[in-house]
Amino acid sequence: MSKHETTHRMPHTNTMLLDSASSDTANIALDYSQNPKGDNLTFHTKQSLFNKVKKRLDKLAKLPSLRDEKNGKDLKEVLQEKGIQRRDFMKWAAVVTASIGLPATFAPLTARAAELADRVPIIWLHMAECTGCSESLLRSEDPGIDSIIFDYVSMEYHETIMAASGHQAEKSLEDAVKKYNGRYVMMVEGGIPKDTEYFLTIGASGRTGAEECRHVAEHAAAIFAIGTCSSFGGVQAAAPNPTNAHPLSDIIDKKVINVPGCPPNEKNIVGTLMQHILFGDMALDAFHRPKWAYGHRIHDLCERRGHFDAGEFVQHFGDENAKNGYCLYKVGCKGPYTFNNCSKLRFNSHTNWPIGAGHGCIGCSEPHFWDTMSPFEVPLGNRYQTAFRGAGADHTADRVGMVVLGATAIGIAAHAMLSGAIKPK
Ligand code: FSX
Ligand code: SF4
Ligand code: F3S
Repeated sequence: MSKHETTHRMPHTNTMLLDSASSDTANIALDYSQNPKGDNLTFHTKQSLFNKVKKRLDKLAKLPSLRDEKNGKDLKEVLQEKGIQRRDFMKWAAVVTASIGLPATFAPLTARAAELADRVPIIWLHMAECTGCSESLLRSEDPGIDSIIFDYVSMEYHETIMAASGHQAEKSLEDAVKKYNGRYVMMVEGGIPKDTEYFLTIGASGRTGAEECRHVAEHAAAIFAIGTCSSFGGVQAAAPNPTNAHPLSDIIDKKVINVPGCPPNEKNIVGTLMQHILFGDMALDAFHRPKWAYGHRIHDLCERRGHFDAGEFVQHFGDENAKNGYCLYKVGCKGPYTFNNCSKLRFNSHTNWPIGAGHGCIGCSEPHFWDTMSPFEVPLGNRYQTAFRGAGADHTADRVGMVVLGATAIGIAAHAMLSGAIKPK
């Protein structure tokens, strides 16, 4: 039995005190495609889902706000203070609604879910990592709505941004775990040494990272692994993996939702939280990544794809083809083997993304990418048979087989070779 099968079957020991609307969200695509009578059934499906989510949010609204006893400010007031207009907030809600694959009519529900984020405490733990994931979310030059939701509204424990340290910090963590028992979302950043747990000790009492994760997970309503390190081990687990670093799902016995990327896009983090608030669960792929974010290949959403299809490749960084924005496959782009939505969401306040900036995708949201995708500036070529442990390169991540994977990789390699012969420059 694989790790993913094991974790998938683990029962939830805690719920968010709310009914889950997840079966509907998992089926919504099916309902659209199987609608035999046109719009009526689709509308009916959407309407009943809308009503269910609305009921769920009404229930959530009855829970006490986390802010009441702190600064007393809710999201509306915090946004106002930051000079963010209501209409910009609604635009943000529309973008997140579309990103998580919901019809535009759900935007008011997404806005409400964000406002109710102050009912969903977050405990964020740091393991072995570079803190790039937190930086991506919280430390943008101009804090956007995404970071405001986390930073000011929901975060109950986050070592990078809290004032407390030493025993005081440990006490804050314990207080939050006790107070929000069964209600909080646990978010973990970083890989975690397994067996040789003492390679990572944290805090004044020197508790190991694995101990801390097990303890906090026990009382969590939902658990997200943020970034490739906690999702798949990341750079810590790259060969020769001297600390025996593992993903979070190898350390604890509860369901983990992986939000990989090194770092992940802040919209993927906040969108996953919104899905959790709206539905209580979400459809996941074979690697436990939310399908709404990681359901498509970089290659299929890439702005240079037309050049790939036309056989127009950058041969060397800095050549004429690079200036013309041609496809980066031959200088190592791993977009054909990588699932993520970077081209749509982009980074740095939506300004750009790796391929837009002229470097190939290095596959940062895939398991073991440091080992399987490197060297990063060389095409995978005939190494495709051993990459991804047999999965991850086909556009249907859930149904991938070696034959399909092989055929895809052969097709790509052959296409690139042939076009290189025809268009040497
Ligand atoms: Fe890893 Fe994150 Fe890369 Fe860094 O969680 S995913 S090294 S961006 O900070 O842990
Ligand atoms: Fe885009 Fe890379 Fe695919 Fe080329 S190989 S189309 S640059 S994702
Ligand atoms: Fe990572 Fe590739 Fe996106 S390197 S950020 S998945 S373009």
